[in-house]
Amino acid sequence: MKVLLFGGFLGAGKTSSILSAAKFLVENNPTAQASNPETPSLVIIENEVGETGIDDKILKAEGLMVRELFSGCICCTLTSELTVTLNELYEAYDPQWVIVEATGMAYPHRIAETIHTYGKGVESLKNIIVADAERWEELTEIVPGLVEGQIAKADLIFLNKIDCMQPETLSEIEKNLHHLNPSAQIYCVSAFRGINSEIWSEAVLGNE
Ligand SMILES: Nc1nc2c(ncn2[C@@H]2O[C@H](COP(=O)(O)OP(=O)(O)O)[C@@H](O)[C@H]2O)c(=O)[nH]1
Ligand SMILES: [Mg+2]
Repeated sequence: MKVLLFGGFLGAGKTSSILSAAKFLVENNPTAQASNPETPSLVIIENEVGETGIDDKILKAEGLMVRELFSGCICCTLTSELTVTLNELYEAYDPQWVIVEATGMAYPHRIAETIHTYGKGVESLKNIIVADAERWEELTEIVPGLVEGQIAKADLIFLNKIDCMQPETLSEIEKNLHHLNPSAQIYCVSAFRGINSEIWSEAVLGNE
């Protein structure tokens, strides 16, 4: 199982990005479902009720399953529940991909540490932080510790909502992100308009 862990503040575009990632992974995985349509090749675990819903019905036919863990925050009390869920999924289906949407308040790198320590069958894990370009300035004033802390430990950063930004403002934010995390690859995206398959291919299939 390969795990993609999406974090970032509420409204940043995690669910919108996840839907795009799911579509890419399902379309680029023709063999997995063919043998057994009952076995999902991709499972999405949701830990946040947001504006954008994951429409299970649309993607189910294509080998996707959605699990919801809404009873708490997976960064603290529910990290163990997430690990249990991952281990159950591994034993029941061993899906090729698991996508986890963390709540906006979580520090996903802490969740990643728990999964690394206690998760079974996890071949790889990428911590993808979605940054809200439109609210970057505001959020770094209101909750600097949280949004900057999430960015600092990301493996990949999606600077989202570029469709409603001026290029100069975007490059300022990008510099800021790079300063906070010099090693993470930064992708400037619009989940609203669609994230292209070249980006997904490099971001999630790269370095394998
Ligand atoms: N303009 C714009 N809006 C976006 C973009 N991505 C997401 N949104 C909107 O932002 C809101 C929150 O998106 P959602 O994916 O639910 O964010 P989440 O809370 O991080 O899961 C929704 O109204 C989306 O339609 C984008 O690239 N551009
Ligand atoms: Mg969401």
